[in-house]
Amino acid sequence: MKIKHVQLFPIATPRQTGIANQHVLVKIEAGDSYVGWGEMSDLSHVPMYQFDLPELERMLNQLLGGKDARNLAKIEDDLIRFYPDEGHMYSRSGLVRQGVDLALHDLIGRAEGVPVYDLLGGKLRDRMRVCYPIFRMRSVDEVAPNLQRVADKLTQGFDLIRVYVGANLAADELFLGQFTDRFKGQVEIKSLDFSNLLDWRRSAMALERFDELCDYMLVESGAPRNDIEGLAQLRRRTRRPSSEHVLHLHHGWQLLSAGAVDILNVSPYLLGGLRACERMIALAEAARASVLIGTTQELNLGTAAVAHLAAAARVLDYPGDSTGPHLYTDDAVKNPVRYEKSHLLVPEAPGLGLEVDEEKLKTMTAEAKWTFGVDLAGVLDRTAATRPSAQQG
Ligand code: GAE
Ligand code: MG
Ligand code: MG
Repeated sequence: MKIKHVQLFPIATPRQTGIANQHVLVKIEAGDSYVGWGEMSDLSHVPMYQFDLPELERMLNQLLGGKDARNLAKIEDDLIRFYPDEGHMYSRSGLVRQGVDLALHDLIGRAEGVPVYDLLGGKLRDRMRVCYPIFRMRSVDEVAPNLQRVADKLTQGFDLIRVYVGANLAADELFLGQFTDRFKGQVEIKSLDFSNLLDWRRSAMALERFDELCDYMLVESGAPRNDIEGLAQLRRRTRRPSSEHVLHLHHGWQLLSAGAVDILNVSPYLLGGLRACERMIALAEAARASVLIGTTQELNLGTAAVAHLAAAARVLDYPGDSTGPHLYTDDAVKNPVRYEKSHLLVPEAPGLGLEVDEEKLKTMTAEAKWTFGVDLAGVLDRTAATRPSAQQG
């Protein structure tokens, strides 16, 4: 089953929350007629540089052409050498490896007529509870629309949210207090995500206030990026467990051996695919730590891969974050992943379990516009330039 052709298809998809994100779908053809589809998810993060897609496509064809598509170990090893870990949350190397890894798992699953979770050894669960994101508020005027968003999502079955905090504590406190008054008993908060904005002491002081206003399961990214000691300090002072996005295998070991987290936030977009995530989950198991599957808010293909990873994960004791298909207003698949009551269902069809609409994909690729702009707060928080705090300067 030798790889014959790798094609990259950039698409831009608006979110219901008003920003647009660019992704790259990956098509790999092998043998006589085998095809697999993957995804490099959400390129619209800092640092503000983008792939030279024709060059990347040429490179991947040189690197993968003629290789046995079934030899995931060898292909992953090559990709790790050509696209090594970059040590930050929006590693483009991780995305390249994610796109190829997902496409090869899809291709092999389709060739064998089995869902990807079968290639991971079988499933321990057929769904994973997930939470809907309430993006960061930088003005108290952003509280009411977000409370309405919680109510709207509750009508669609989402009874779990996560809240990005730390930029405007007055807005955070107003939201969390009113959330409790209005939704206690109907909707839970999975995490308060500081996105590495504050030093650990200011995070701890904010949490003292938040603890009076609401209940929540865990705290994420409560210290500056790479401040492992700061995370450990915060962890020693908070009642609830803490999580952090794991950048690579050694980073996972560093976090655990420093006692910096209770939970590893594991994601195929960041670690570079399903195999790397499985190694990270094994590390967590070895340390008797917990795991949650995080997100960059993938499209349907990337979200389906998360569902298969969740199905096979030996350690998975917190809800995940993958709700991209409920955020994006467009995609290029014929049959999206399914959610039931805040749970992402594991697809059962061969491969990742979805069918790409190639005609639609061609149109979306032709129309893909890049919309980065210079609204840094909006890019960091994933919020629209029309938000009140952007108007208030
Ligand atoms: O920090 C997080 O857990 C968020 O999911 C973060 O990754 C988001 O910015 C996400 C998105 O695009 O919404 O990448
Ligand atoms: Mg996070
Ligand atoms: Mg993202």
